[in-house]
Amino acid sequence: MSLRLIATTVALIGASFTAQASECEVSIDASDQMKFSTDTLSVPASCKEVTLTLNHTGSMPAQSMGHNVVITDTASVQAVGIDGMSAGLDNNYVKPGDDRVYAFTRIIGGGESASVTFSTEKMQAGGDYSFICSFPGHWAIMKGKFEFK
Ligand SMILES: [Cu+2]
Repeated sequence: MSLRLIATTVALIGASFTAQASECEVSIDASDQMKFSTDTLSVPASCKEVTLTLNHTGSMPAQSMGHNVVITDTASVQAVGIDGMSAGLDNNYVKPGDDRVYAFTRIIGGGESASVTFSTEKMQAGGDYSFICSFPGHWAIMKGKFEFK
């Protein structure tokens, strides 16, 4: 068992004692294999704020195997992915001011973590949301459902 895994396990056990706020915190891992650890992230629609943490468990640098998490409407996945490509690494592969994007973490490389806390004000309970990695070429594979219900 790796130290990281032990730390995560301890954190999870700790979180179960603090009921409400922890329901609004989600985390996901991404690897050098261009994969997310889950295809569903879920928070209750009662969360006014959500904290999302991404851990890159690989070792490759951000320039070649960078990952982020971008939350958008499922219908906008392709458009956000394509626009993100042109936005470049300096913009974390997210078009600046993209109003189709509810939240995103910065692009990180292996061994790094990134968190974002965002307001769910613009989201509707039961809406059709997805998360993607907007690194060029990744969004077609690295995606899943973001449940807000
Ligand atoms: Cu990626």
